[in-house]
Amino acid sequence: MTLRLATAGESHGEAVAAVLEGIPAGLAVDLATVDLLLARRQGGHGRGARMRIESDRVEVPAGLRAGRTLGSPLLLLVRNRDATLERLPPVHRPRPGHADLAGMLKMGTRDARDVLERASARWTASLVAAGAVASLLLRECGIEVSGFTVSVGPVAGSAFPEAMAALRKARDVSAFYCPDPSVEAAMVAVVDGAKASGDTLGGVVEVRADGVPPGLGDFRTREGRLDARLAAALMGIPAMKAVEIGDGISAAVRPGSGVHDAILPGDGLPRRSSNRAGGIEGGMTNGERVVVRAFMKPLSSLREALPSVDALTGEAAPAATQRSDTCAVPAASVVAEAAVALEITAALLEKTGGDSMDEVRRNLDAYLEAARRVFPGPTPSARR
Ligand code: EPS
Repeated sequence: MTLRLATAGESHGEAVAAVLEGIPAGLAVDLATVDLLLARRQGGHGRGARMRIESDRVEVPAGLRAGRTLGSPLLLLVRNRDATLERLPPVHRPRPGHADLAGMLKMGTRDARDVLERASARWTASLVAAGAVASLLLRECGIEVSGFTVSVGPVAGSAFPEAMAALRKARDVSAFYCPDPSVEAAMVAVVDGAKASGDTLGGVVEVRADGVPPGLGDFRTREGRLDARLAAALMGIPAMKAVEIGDGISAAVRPGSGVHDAILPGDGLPRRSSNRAGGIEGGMTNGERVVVRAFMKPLSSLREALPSVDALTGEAAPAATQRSDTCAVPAASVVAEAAVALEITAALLEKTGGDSMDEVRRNLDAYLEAARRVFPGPTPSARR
């Protein structure tokens, strides 16, 4: 079965929800683990007043029995506490950078409320719930996915631990989910400064995945390329404006000899000298760590409103001001982790097939066993 995700929900409606199809039967889903990720998505320095109202918890009215997946579609529901949609006023002055203006024209309405409620990033709670299920599946297959903050506005971390466990440990004690403690104070200063002046800040998030088997994705079709799918998944998160795989951006200005990762004899599978490709070559995983980055623009609800036009009068007027966050980059790192986990899960299940987790693991083991035999092991003399 193909992994498919549909989401629904308005920012101030009753709930946001996801229907996740294609998760095999027999996966243990601990709801407390899902809730932990939902809480992390709500957190991070720079969040606004809405997150003090909400306390996201997942409900799973369909697809589970005794804490395990049935292999049928999962319904993941997160209720909104601020469910005020029917009482909220219309919005006539579109915010530059938000979906307001293009959405008003597209939908033929002078009330941007009809657009912004769905365009709001609130629905990413349901994406994170679905991603949490995907991460549980990946963990059972030895794959670990971690998202974190690289930079906020002009302040960038760089000294990130190499090992996944150490990276997570450093990330989880950071107010920005940035595993480089040396930049935390500077990040606090820029975000608090932006808040004081009614402004907002964007930044960069990174997602790493370890233990990903080679050969996920496909070189044969455009749609099958995993890099294309990861880029689409990350660009599908509100406010994302660019995606980089491995050293993608700097690779464009270096010669091939300084970009491509040499292939060396290994014990069974060949080894690589470096991982500038970010674990993806020819649209497929190559067995190295997958590394992707997403670039987030500053949020478009500014307290010091930018110039706009009133849809009722056609006159110049400051854009509508809405309660908002100053910086949601830490939250975006949690959402990006979920998006990548879902995409890798989809590609893994395409490779393995399987209606139950037992079948997935059996097929994965058989595939890896065969892949290890593609290259003959080094001869004793080559070992020396
Ligand atoms: C958002 C505006 C804010 C954010 C919201 C995204 O909500 P509100 O308008 O209710 O203050 O808090 O993010 C979430 C609700 C969330 O759960 O992440 C926007 O305009 O996109």
